[in-house]
Amino acid sequence: MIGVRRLPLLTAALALGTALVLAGCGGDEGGGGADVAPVTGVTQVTAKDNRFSPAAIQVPAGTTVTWAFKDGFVPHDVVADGFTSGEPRRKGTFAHTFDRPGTYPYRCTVHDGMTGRVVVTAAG
Ligand SMILES: [Cu+2]
Repeated sequence: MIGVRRLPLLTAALALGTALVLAGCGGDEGGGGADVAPVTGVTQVTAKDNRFSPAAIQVPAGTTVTWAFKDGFVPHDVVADGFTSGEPRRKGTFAHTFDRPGTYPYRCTVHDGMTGRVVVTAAG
C-alpha cells in the first residue's frame, strides 16, 4: 500500500521540477539574456538588482569578460557549461576568457530567471 501511495507524490515532484526548469527558460521582461540582442564593445557585466547587465554581450574570441558583483547583501554567481564563478558572492569580480566562438548562456543559481549570455565571434 505504501508503494501505491508514494507513486503519485513522486510524479508530482517530478512534474514540479520540470515546471521550474521550464520557468527558468522563460523570456520574461528583465529576466533573461536568452532573447535580447547582445551588446558589443562591452566586456564587463554587472550583477545588480537580481539581474545581469547587460544581459547579453558579444565579444571577439580571446576576450576576457569580467562580472562585477554589486548587489549589496544579495549574493550571486555565474554558472555556465564549462565555467563557474564558484560560491555565490556579494562583492568582487569574476573573469573568464572566451577562446572559442560560440554562444555561452549562463545563469545565477541563486535566482530563478537571472540569466545572461555571451556571444563569442571569431577573432578579428
Ligand atoms: Cu543572483
